[in-house]
Amino acid sequence: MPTTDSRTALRVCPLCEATCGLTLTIEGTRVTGARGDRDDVFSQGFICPKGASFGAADGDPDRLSTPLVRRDGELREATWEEAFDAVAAGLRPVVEQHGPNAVGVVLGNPNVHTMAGALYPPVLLGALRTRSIFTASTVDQMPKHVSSGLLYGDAVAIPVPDLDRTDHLLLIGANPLESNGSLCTAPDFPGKLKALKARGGTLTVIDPRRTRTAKLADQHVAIRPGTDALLLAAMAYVLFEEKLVDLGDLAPHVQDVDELAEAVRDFTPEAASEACDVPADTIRALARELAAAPTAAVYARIGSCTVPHGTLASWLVDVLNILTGNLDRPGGALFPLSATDKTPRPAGPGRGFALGRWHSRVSGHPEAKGELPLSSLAEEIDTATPEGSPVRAVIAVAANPVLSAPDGDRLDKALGSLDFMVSVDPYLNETSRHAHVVLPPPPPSQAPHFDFAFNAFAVHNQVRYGRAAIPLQPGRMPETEILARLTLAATGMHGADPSAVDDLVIDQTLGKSVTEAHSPVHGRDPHELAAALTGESGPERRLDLMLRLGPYGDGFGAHPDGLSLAKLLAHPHGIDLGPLQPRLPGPLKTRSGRVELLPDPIAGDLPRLREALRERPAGLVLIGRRHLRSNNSWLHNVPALTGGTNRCTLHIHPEDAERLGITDGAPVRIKGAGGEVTAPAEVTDGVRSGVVSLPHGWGHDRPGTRMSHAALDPGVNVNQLLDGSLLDPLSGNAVLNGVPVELALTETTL
Ligand SMILES: Nc1nc2c(c(=O)[nH]1)N[C@H]1C(S)=C(S)[C@@H](COP(=O)(O)OP(=O)(O)OC[C@H]3O[C@@H](n4cnc5c(=O)[nH]c(N)nc54)[C@H](O)[C@@H]3O)O[C@H]1N2
Ligand SMILES: Nc1nc2c(c(=O)[nH]1)N[C@H]1C(S)=C(S)[C@@H](COP(=O)(O)OP(=O)(O)OC[C@H]3O[C@@H](n4cnc5c(=O)[nH]c(N)nc54)[C@H](O)[C@@H]3O)O[C@H]1N2
Ligand code: SF4
Ligand SMILES: [Mo]
Repeated sequence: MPTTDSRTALRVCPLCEATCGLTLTIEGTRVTGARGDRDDVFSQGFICPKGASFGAADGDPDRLSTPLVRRDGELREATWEEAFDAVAAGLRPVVEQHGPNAVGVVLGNPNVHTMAGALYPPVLLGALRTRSIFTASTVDQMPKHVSSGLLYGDAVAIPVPDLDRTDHLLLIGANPLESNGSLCTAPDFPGKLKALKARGGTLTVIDPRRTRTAKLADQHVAIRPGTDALLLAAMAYVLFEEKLVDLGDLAPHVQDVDELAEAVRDFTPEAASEACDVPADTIRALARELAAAPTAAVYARIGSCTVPHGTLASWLVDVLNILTGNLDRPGGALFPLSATDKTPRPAGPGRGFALGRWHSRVSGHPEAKGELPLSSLAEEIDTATPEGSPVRAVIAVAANPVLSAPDGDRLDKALGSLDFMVSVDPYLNETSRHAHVVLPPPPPSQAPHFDFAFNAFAVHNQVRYGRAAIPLQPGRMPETEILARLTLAATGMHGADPSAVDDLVIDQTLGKSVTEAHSPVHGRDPHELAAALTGESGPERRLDLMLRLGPYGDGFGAHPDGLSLAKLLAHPHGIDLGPLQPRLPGPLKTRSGRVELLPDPIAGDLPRLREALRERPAGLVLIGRRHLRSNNSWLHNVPALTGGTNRCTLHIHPEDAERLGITDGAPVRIKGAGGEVTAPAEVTDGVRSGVVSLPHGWGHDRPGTRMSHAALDPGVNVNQLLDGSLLDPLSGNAVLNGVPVELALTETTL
């Protein structure tokens, strides 16, 4: 029960991509409750069990409260000054002796959930000039960035399904009833799917598991893992064969339609059927339904990205939206316009998107979007080559690759061999235990929040900002300041005032904007504009700058009713910016100025997909899954979010279990190319035969960590079954689904 001295405060939930507005109950400096904010312009009161446990996650006693510095081999509590001294002393000699590429920067998923993660890593990377950049994107959505880069010339121009208005949703390799959606920010995704059905629309789900989302669907296609690109190519084939292609208003903006028809000629439904284990008639019907629906959207996530043909599958998703005229129209898939997007420039040819501008040192993987595959981090540390230096120091921000990337054991050893490592992380976990310095951010209740990343993928344009719900507690440092100071320490400016980082960005941005003809501040004095910025901190001033220069901004007076920080602060539940609008050709930055439907790298990868028409797995293949009360590797320490069905078990179909003599609950040894793990079997027909499923983010049994609740039921690290060699070649994305495994009962080999 809230006591009399309790108060409430608003906070957008940072625990998944749905970005629900929460009303927190606060007693003293503790969050004691969380409910959905009914007045939130976007989420309108929706909340899930994770959001409801915000207080428990925020107040977890295992969160680190002071920096840790390694002395005599042991991590000990230290002051912030000592910690940054140690960072500068650890990083600078590596840069000076071995060059910037000897410093690896590893950025994990929570960076897209924090203001600090949006505002400072770009500055750090720009100043450090290392090419050793590894992020969670290459165990996640990099194929989508590459396909958008190639199609539209902009790796972050990712169309999202218009959930509120579509008549037909083809949902592939995603389970939003558990994940709450991804690259499609939609509070109450489940409710939106139910509303789609209630208004007479249809939902088709393609997933090897009969997920909660699949159960809601009108049709569920239990495809064989890793074969979505084949199925989608066959759908494109059907659209051409049956003359169902109709680009509608898109036609003037799209090139290479005939070349595409030629390129998919071998992918007949009959040819794809056996590899996908989906009847040819079903594939034809899927294509016809898509073409027949008044409006439709194809949407695909993890299950289509983290596979050998991830980029082709991601590309084909957009190809189908384009061929049916559903790209960039209401009810189809549209490009959101976020409040902090750059001011749209006039349409016309752009610089295009290049892949493989450089390659990784050891295996020669091409860069994608400036990144190297996270799967190659271990070898970049532990393998010497005649040219170039191995990675000798690592800066890890909000990353736990020991659990989230392939072959955690090898990475674990590699991280342990570094000259220096710094982790910005609230926990001492499987990865940060190797750091020489750990810099803990404050809990989210003590941090301001703005969704720089997710507003750009939201199904409705809107904007919200909240200052910290609880004042920063003594001894804490805002994560924005931690990253600003880290940037200074890493780049030879240790000790400078961290606000210098913000001032630099503001000066550079304004200096450029005033020279741009399409900018609302063209020709004005940058100093005068900088002086007009408001905000109580550097990051707030930067937010004000981005809002005012953005597509809805006040343009520093050019549009007096437009957005600014002050205006946003006056609307604590957010500002509705309206439904998604058609925007083409605006977002296109290709060299042709058009949608390039069959880019060369894609055409060059199609022969590999043709080969896949003949591939059949010899044995069982492994896929992943998510649980509503989980979030990757770091929420297993919150008691309210663990237990029940949220367990690290191996889902196996009854037929496979019977054939192998596996009974429910029996410990099963699972062997993959990278190693083996043992997990209890959970016999269920929720997964199709020939496929087994283990969730990721588990394996909390390593020494030297401080996640006491997670360690009680540690589970196993599914990524230990991978050796890191399986990648989607165009994007460098790890193959995490459809991986061959062998099973054995713990005593006998089957
Ligand atoms: N087999 C398999 N593997 C997968 C996946 C899969 O589906 N199957 N999914 C992949 C996907 S989609 C992703 S995104 C990656 C995620 O991979 P990672 O980003 O490496 O892992 P996370 O578990 O999200 O946690 C990252 C770290 O951030 C810390 N953290 C939490 N909040 C904050 C904060 O506010 N600030 C800072 N500085 N740190 C914070 C946590 O303590 C944790 O150490 O995993 C991938 N791995
Ligand atoms: N509760 C919870 N929510 C989360 C997260 C979490 O860990 N827990 N993580 C967050 C993150 S970082 C991300 S990226 C998103 C991911 O969001 P989603 O993509 O919705 O994630 P999953 O729930 O893993 O759904 C992937 C689905 O793909 C299926 N699948 C596996 N292989 C294949 C295949 O080859 N083909 C097809 N068609 N399907 C396949 C799996 O069975 C699974 O149901 O979720 C976010 N939200
Ligand atoms: S759906 Fe996501 S954003 Fe919304 S309350 Fe749950 S975890 Fe938080
Ligand atoms: Mo992710």
